[in-house]
Amino acid sequence: MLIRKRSEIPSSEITPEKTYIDRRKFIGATLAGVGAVAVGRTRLPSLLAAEGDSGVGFPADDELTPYELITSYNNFYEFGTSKEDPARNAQEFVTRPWTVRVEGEVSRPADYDLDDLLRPHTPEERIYRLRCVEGWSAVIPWLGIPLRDIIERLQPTSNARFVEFTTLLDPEQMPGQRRRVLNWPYVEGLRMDEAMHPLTLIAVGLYGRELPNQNGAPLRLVVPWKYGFKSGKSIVKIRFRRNMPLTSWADAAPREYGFYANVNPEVDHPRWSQARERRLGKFLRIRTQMFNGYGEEVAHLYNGMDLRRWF
Ligand SMILES: Nc1nc2c(c(=O)[nH]1)N[C@H]1C(S)=C(S)[C@@H](COP(=O)(O)O)O[C@H]1N2
Ligand SMILES: [Mo]
Repeated sequence: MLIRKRSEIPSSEITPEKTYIDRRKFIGATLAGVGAVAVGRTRLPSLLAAEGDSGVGFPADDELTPYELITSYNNFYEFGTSKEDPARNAQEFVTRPWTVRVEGEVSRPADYDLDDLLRPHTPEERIYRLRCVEGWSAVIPWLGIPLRDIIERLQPTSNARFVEFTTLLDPEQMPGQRRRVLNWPYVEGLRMDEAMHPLTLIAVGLYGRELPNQNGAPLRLVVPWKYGFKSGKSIVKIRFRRNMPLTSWADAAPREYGFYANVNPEVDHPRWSQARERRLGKFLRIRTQMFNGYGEEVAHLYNGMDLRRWF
């Protein structure tokens, strides 16, 4: 991997987000050598363009959510259903070696070692909002690879209309899987055009360092215009399909969670409003934006679709 494991980083190098932001400018000047976690190998232009303008997906008026909150308030039911459980229960989770099976309607199906799957690509920084269906949100500097770049190498066939992502099934390591809270393993999916959209990422890090286990190490989906549950974590299988996959949350509660799960303040969850959200670490609630604020980039994907029906 391009990024050092968190456990290999001396605690003196673990910086709070203010230092991180200053360091981003500094990195722009030097590019090399700083104690910054292998960031010399991340692609910097997008990162630098983000300063002061609103580049792709960069909410210039949004403050980054502190690292400590992003990594201590999580949804990852494989490690427990309360927000503190994943940070506590995922510490020993083994994410190397890691194999991703690619199968279905694809020209290059295989079991790929993670490093082989990712090697030709360089993670780049993308600052995206994440909006959970439960009403909280965060602003996160991800390190990721556009899913599109990976898919292009795998060469799906013309029959592939959907992509399904499956999380590891391992009750030994994932204590949450010993209870049937969900139909394990966790499954998520996208329509092919959503998967190929340039905003869609496979994230391998955040805040310039390797993805913490509780955030979905070693690789997870990030689809910024959809509710957080579309971001399947710790992925072991990518299946290209003709038909729409049955995703875990739609399977568990079909009236509450649809396949699309686009952030939409006008379509409420049956049990609560989706009009507002609370940023982690902030007190006041703010208005939720259509497509989580990414409408200009993605609204065209849903032209002519009734978003109340296809929620
Ligand atoms: N495998 C798996 N992936 C998952 C979940 C989960 O329970 N299991 N929870 C989802 C939900 S509901 C959200 S909001 C995001 C949370 O990501 P974060 O903990 O990194 O903020 O992960 C998503 N991915
Ligand atoms: Mo969520």
